[in-house]
Amino acid sequence: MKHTIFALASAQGRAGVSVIRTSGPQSLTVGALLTGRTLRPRQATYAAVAHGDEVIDQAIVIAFQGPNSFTGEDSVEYHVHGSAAVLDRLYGIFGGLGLRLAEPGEFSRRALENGKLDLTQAEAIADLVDAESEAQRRQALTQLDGGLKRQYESWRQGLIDLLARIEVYIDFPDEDLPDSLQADILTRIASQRDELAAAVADARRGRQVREGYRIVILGEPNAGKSSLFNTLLKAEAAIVTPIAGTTRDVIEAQLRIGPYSVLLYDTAGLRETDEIVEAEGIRRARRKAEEADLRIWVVDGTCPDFDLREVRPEDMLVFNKVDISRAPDVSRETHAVSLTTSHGVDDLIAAIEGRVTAELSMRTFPAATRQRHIDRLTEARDELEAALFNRMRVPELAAEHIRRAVNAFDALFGRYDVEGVLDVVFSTFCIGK
Ligand SMILES: Nc1nc2c(ncn2[C@@H]2O[C@H](COP(=O)(O)OP(=O)(O)O)[C@@H](O)[C@H]2O)c(=O)[nH]1
Ligand SMILES: [Mg+2]
Repeated sequence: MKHTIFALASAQGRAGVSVIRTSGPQSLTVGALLTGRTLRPRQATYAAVAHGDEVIDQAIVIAFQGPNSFTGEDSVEYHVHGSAAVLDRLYGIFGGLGLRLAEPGEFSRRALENGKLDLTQAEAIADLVDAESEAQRRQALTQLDGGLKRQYESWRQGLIDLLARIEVYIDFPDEDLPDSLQADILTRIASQRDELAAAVADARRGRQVREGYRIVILGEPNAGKSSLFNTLLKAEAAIVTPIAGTTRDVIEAQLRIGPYSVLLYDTAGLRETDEIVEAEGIRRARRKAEEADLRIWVVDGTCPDFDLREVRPEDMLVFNKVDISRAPDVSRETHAVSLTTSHGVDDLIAAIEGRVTAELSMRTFPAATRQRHIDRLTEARDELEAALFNRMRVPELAAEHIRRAVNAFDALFGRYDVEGVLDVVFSTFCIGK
């Protein structure tokens, strides 16, 4: 028989109320034993929670009878006073009655096994619990609602439909094959491939919302990178000195732009150096630059011979120190500022905010948000590409590629390679989820 598990469902630490949840076959009998009452499903009961003669707390207790519960199993919630002493005692009693503490993600995993959730929704729960910005919350909620699942399901169905058409094609005696059938199948494969390709391209945006949009500040030593970092954060987070090479490691901070979460990185100035710590810092700066969603280059306006070769067209360019220099004449959009007098700073901030908002503003939710999804969608897209390759000259081969694309979707839902996928997904959950 399955173990009955328990865990704190609310946050750790002292609180007015804490919620402890049990799930599994013993839940209802243990609930009845501790409250001395028959618990009616989905009704809040105010009761003394006691074991033998020992009263532990006054609590609100709610029973859920499977399958009408989050996990699909019998489940009981105890809303007790949130003190360490109450929780400790209750945990001890549960343990004594043969219940065990849940593993990370075990509640959601049981919900998945009992068909209450699919894997994309279980991931959405983790995201919703972790959401800090408005956009993260909305994205997770759409996914929890099954938006992503419906989209994937319809793609998968489209592939199954294609497979059926190819089977018909294969079974047709050669002489009776209508020419249009082959053309029709090829058009359909191509259109599915295009949709998946668009989804993969769009997944970047989902990732940017979920993990935070990455802005990396780059430039030569002493240009004012750390000053810009501090200005954007409205805090003295990074050390600013006139000594070139002050910032030697990548410094990360989080900020909010409208509904979006942004990760801002200050980096070591890029220059030739023999100093090994600084050289490592520069290596890290370059690595960060490659992962950036937006790169902001800061140039010291007082140094006339700056090198713009590394600046890409999509990067932002900031000329700093206009208080003691003139804004230089270059043939691309620049933001002339003085980070000491704040000249031009408001316009710069507005430009950065405009850029982030334009890139992230949602045409439609949902977009795939996790690398796991992006990998599988890419795989399905590539299989369709391969299916198109021989133009149905060997239809069996095309069918095989499409079958593999279907497998990629099954893996997304956790229907295939189940254990492997589940271990990866649930290992990032915390206990009680
Ligand atoms: N005059 C002037 N000095 C600045 C300005 N911005 C930064 N600085 C100075 O330039 C030096 C280097 O700044 P810092 O932010 O540490 O540059 P980083 O090496 O690129 O991080 C410091 O002494 C700053 O006070 C500015 O707009 N005008
Ligand atoms: Mg610095």
